[in-house]
Amino acid sequence: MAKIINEPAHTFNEYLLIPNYSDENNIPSKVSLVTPLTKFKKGQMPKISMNIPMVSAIMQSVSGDRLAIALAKEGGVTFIFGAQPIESEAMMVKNVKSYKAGFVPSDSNVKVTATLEEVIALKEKTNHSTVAVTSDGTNKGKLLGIITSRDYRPNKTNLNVKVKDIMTPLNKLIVGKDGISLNKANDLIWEHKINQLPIIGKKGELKYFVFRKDYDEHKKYPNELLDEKKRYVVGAGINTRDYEQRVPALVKAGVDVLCIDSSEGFTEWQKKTIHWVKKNYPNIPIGAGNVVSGEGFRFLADAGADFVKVGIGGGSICITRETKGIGRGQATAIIEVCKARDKYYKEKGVYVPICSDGGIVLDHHITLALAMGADFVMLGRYFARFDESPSNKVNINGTFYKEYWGEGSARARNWQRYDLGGEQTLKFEEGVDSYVPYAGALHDNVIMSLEKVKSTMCNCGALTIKELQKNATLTLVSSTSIVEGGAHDVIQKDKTSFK
Ligand code: MZP
Repeated sequence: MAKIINEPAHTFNEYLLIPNYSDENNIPSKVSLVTPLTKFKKGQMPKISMNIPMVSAIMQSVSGDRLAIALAKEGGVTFIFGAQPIESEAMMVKNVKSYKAGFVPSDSNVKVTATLEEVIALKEKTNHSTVAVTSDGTNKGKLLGIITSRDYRPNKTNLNVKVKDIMTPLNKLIVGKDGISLNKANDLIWEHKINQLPIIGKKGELKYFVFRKDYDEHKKYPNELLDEKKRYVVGAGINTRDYEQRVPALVKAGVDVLCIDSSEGFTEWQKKTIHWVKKNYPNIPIGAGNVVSGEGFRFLADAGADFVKVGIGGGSICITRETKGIGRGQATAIIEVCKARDKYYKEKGVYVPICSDGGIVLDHHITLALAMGADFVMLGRYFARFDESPSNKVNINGTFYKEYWGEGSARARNWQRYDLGGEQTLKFEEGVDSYVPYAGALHDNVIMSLEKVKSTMCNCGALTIKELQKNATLTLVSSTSIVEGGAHDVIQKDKTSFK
């Protein structure tokens, strides 16, 4: 007879934290959110730690290079989506690793033959005020000039006029040579009272811009996550089919950490993939998953996984539970897997970090996941809402949304994530295509979410994630007390709520 677990599997909304005693030291400014990303032996340090317990989901609509840079600035790690050609994934990794704070590759470029109308349309699309004019209209072409709003009068200059007739040409520009330090570049900007300094290479090709407005930017990011060469840390998703080709390209591009992207990780394919990476690239950590049971965890830990991802069917865009009838309430899954992780640590002296993946809706779900034993959380819907995610921003009836689609949707066509051998195709959908409310810049949102996490940790008497995991008291709540937890029995004036 099948094994039947009669206890229901619970999710985050069914739990609350009961405050512990807080002494005068328990203030949010003293909380550290540093957390291990990769496994370590008792008494040793992990190869990679993060400064905040957040990583971004391995999804086409979430984790591109722009989000990776923005999240590394905050102290977390992005896993670049793997459902794309090897070359383009490697290029994204390379873009993150070669990103130099303060040196910005130009996103708005035209040829001299473009019209003012085209320039204005481009500026509206990219929101940038400086457009580079290059020999081939790309950000790597020879720099011929720039166009800013100082070069034309809106509503006065003829829209059909050509760029070459209104741009500020190269011979009238102050430029920096590639290799210039950020300090020197800023000196030139101040000396010449300019707003932007193009940086050009030996053959006159455009490399970057340095902008006056970015002068103080680095002070905004005290938690940025850097490797030993002061480059941003970045991860990448891989699958269990083409890893022999994909992993070498990602490693060459400079990837710091890999993660197998799969809806179900308790499989022979994951074990083979981990073994291959460990044999060929012993210095590159690799995470695996997803599992929802202690047995699944132990299988992946024994196979050599550097962290294990937990969660099946809880993602906001996921319909796996409806389609296939597999999964487990996310809170119960985390609690059960963390028990197995702690047992493993006691037995083997190896601590394997746990990532809670999917189903985080409210900010306090992050704190709950950590209190239940997770070391960090993976978020899809959360990051998809920001400027830096790769998906389209659309206006529907006056409100802005961003597109967000599951990797198991027909739109994503990521059959490798659901691969069970056999035909290389997605036979049925396990995810949906959707919109999420647009929420602005990643920085502002992450800061606010983590303020809430720190505040709750202080209520629980914890200044570190380890202390929270050790000392937190969690209680299951009844369905009526969930109603009591929101505003109730009043007529709210403004339904806009801050979550
Ligand atoms: P969420 O943060 O949007 O709730 O969930 C994101 C997670 O959902 C991803 O990290 C991944 O594990 C999972 N996911 C991605 N696509 C699908 C799908 O199409 C999915 N079913 O379940």
